[in-house]
Parts: sequence; structure tokens; C-alpha cells
Amino acid sequence: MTFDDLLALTEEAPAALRLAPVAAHAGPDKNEPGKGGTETGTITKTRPKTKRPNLYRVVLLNDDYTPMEFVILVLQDVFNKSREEAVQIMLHVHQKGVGECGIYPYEVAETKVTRVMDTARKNQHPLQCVMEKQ
Ligand code: TYC
Repeated sequence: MTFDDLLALTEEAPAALRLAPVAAHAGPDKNEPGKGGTETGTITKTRPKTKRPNLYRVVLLNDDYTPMEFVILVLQDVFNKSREEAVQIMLHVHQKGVGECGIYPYEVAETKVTRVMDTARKNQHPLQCVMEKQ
């Protein structure tokens, strides 16, 4: 076998094979305290590779024309609120001008805003719903 043949074999080997780490501890671990080991290495702490998602607050804005009942139904349907919660949130928005419907990861928040705006437009109501970064 020529050097070039060897090179080709090396280059064609699957990445998983070429990069596969050698098993760190086969057999009894001499590196454990008191076992006379001399192995050095980096101590790594394993932790889940989870990142907290960026969260967005979805709010409804008050207007003078959207019927209260429509807002209540939207809160129940899009934001999965109970009738009682939906009435409270609707009244809060009606009185204060703005109110929170929920806090969600970006794509969930975006989908809810789109659903509210689509259903409002289809029913010819001026209801506005926006999301704001937490
Ligand atoms: N202010 C509206 C009315 O009096 C009701 C309303 C509540 C509209 C909440 C929008 O986000 C809203 N009919």
C-alpha cells in the first residue's frame, strides 16, 4: 500500500470514526484518589445544554369599538383562559388601556399575536395585539 492509498483511506474514513474519542476509562480507574494514578486531564462538569428561551409578553390594547364579548372569546380561544379569567383581563384592558394575555417564547407569542390580529380583521374589529420582549 502506497502513502497515497493510506491518505485516501484516512480522508474517506467517516468523520465519526476519525474523531471518535478513545474511551477514557477502560478497566479499573487508576486515576481515582488513592489508586496511584498519574493521569491528568480537564475536569468537566456535565450540565444540560438548555438555554432559557427569550420570553415575550403578549398584550391586548383597548379601543372603543371591539365588542367586549369578542375580546372575551379571543382570550378564551387563543390564550386558553377560563371565562372568568378572560372577563377579568378584558375589563383590565378596557379600564387601563392595555393588559397582559400571557408570556411565551418568541414563536408562540408571534403565533398568538397573528391569530388575534387575523380573527379581529376577519370580523372587522380594530382590536390590536402586540408582543414585547421581557
Ligand atoms: N373598550 C371596548 C368596549 O367598550 C372593549 C375592549 C376591551 C376592546 C379590550 C378591546 O382589548 C380590548 N367595547
